[in-house]
Amino acid sequence: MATAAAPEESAPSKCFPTVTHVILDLDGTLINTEQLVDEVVTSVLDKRGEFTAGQLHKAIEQVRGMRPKDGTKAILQILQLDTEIHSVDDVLAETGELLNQRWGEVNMMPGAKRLLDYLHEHGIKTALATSTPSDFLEKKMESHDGWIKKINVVATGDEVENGKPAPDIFTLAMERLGVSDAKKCIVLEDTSLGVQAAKASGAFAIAIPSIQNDQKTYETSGADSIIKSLYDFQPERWGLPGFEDYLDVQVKDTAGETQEPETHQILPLHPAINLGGPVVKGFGRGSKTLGVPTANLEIGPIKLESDKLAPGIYFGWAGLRDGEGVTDGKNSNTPISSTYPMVMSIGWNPFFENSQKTCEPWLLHDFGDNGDFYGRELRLSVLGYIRPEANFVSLESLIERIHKDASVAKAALDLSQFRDKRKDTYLLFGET
Ligand code: ADP
Ligand code: RBF
Ligand code: MG
Repeated sequence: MATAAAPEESAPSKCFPTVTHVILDLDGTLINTEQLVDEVVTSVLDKRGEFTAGQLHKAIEQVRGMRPKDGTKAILQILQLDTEIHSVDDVLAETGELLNQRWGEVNMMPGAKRLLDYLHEHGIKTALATSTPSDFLEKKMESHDGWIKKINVVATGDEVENGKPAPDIFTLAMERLGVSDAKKCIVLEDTSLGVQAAKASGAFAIAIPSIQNDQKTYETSGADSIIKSLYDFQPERWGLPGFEDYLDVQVKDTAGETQEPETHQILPLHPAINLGGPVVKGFGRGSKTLGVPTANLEIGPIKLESDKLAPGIYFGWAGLRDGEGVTDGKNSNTPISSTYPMVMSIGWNPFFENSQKTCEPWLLHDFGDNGDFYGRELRLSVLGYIRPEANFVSLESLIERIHKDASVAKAALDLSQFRDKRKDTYLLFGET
């Protein structure tokens, strides 16, 4: 039987060594602080000069991964602000105060909890190496239910002479882990400065880019591997035990080249993520270009929930509230809702280089003449992850892959643990 690989770690280097210890960055790798930091830093800088949103965004992105003080200093320099008037300490104090009021808004990154549980359960010695100074770290972690205590050692930005991209923080983390050979450590990092620091310390580095479509920068930083999200980390490639929560589903080859079923691995989500809202217009190319209609949801109102999902392809059930006048025939005032299997893409559609994130489910049902549901309420229960978003050499290969995703979704939804979730009251708009 042919076996399709689980979500793949992409090159640069395909030949991975054996490691024993894991070192984790915090911001942007384990917790989703980047957007909050952007918002706050932007508001503090905005009143200090005439900047475009683009200028500010670019400046903030250039300092990602640095310690707060180093980052602030660098930003003021990039923006050519007079530090006699706008001192680093003033700007830092103002951002710090605003951020300290809002750390409670920050969620964990998709897959972070799973990774930490895995490391803990397997007794894999783990360090946190963060640019955050220790007093800041305490406030940042207040609303997180103590998971940091499960990490063996912590190294903070205030404890080292030089911040990332210098190797100091990783060297300190290794010392505390009691590792003398840096080649026994794998670092997980979202910033290119962090990857540079990890490589300079002698460790191996996996990049999980926080910046969209910037593969080149991470390759230049020396990343040994670049993955799309923590869901795609494959520890067995690094000589560590594998994750045990994948489920196998059998799928017949849709291209018809072989009659043998393929095994695909899917990752159940705990908890399932519910997303809902009216169906809106997308790019108008789902049906036209791909022959795959996708009922787009507006991303703004579902931001908080959708950010709990890494960009990628997922399966689940969809509930569609029927339009006006469509009733269940028993009580003419009661609109009926139906549920359907669905496969969806959430992210930036690299093949089309979208600059906006989209959430697009394809309902695996032929609606025939009733297939226009713009404006109607759609609810999704997202149950599992299939694969990362990818780029394709041709439109045909993207289409073929989407059809394979649909087969994987149907097979997964047929598993007993997902089959019954179709009757979820959320999907039925509270009707049972
Ligand atoms: P858009 O770019 O506006 O999303 P698409 O070409 O992707 O347009 O088509 C999506 C629309 O097609 C949906 O909003 C819905 O009205 C309709 N549709 C018909 N059948 C389906 C289906 N099985 N799954 C999703 N949408 C469907
Ligand atoms: N777009 C990509 O660029 N890369 C993908 O890997 C990808 N996978 C998809 C998988 C599924 C199940 C669906 C429904 C869509 C996927 N798309 C992907 C999105 C596709 O580009 C998008 O639906 C169309 O561009 C319509 O907006
Ligand atoms: Mg669409």
